[in-house]
Amino acid sequence: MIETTLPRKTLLYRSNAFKSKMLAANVTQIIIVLATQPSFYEALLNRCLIAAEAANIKALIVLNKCDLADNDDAKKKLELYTTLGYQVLPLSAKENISTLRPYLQGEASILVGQSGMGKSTIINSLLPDELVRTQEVSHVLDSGKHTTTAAHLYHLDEHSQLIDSPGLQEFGLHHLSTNELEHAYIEFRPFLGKCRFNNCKHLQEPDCAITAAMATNKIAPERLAIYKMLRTEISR
Ligand SMILES: Nc1nc2c(ncn2[C@@H]2O[C@H](COP(=O)(O)OP(=O)(O)OP(=O)(O)O)[C@@H](O)[C@H]2O)c(=O)[nH]1
Ligand SMILES: [Mg+2]
Ligand SMILES: [Zn+2]
Repeated sequence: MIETTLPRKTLLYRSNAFKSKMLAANVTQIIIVLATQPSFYEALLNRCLIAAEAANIKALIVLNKCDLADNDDAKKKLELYTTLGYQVLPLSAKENISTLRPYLQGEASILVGQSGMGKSTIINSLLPDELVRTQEVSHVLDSGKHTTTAAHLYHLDEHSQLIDSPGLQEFGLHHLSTNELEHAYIEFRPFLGKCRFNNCKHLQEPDCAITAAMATNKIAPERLAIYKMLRTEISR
């Protein structure tokens, strides 16, 4: 019997037009796990970052499987996020997990990302006794096989917890207001409120401070493109 529920400090969730899905409550950190193979979707990375900002949870980007050759493209794509101020950690969960450990200390973290990026492998490397199921990715489909089917919390030590979660295919952000969306773009913040129109949507209005910032390379075109897509999506 549930007698009381304590207030949540944070709540990470995703939603589409029909339903919302809670991912985790009271986490202090979201670890977005990407890999050199299968290829990762940059739009999904951005959606995770925006969800983290909107929920006031810090984000860490991990590029896993750096032991594989051909990781230059992935590393290059992630330079933008380093410039924005996000921590990007190259990793090989199979070969050496020690560089991740300091980031987990004292945090309640959740591993999120597409299937096959190596989230469960990270758990196994940190906690060898757990034997979490992992599975080869499909090279034909360039994707993982959705091996993990439910979220599971692991205790790393007295003060540190880590949640493994099922691979994400989509990350809807319907629950965000347009104001929350704008502010979730950390690089937009200095320019917000400086457009000609108070209710500027930063889509194609004249004298838009965000568009102007892109023209002077202060906002990356790929980030603004995803913003426009999300803005249209949440206003529907
Ligand atoms: N070469 C290499 N392979 C890795 C590494 N980490 C994970 N893998 C492999 O990637 C495949 C997928 O790993 P999983 O841990 O099952 O991936 P997941 O993110 O948990 O996938 P879902 O549970 O489906 O969301 C497995 O075959 C792992 O052995 C790594 O650092 N290097
Ligand atoms: Mg898994
Ligand atoms: Zn504007």
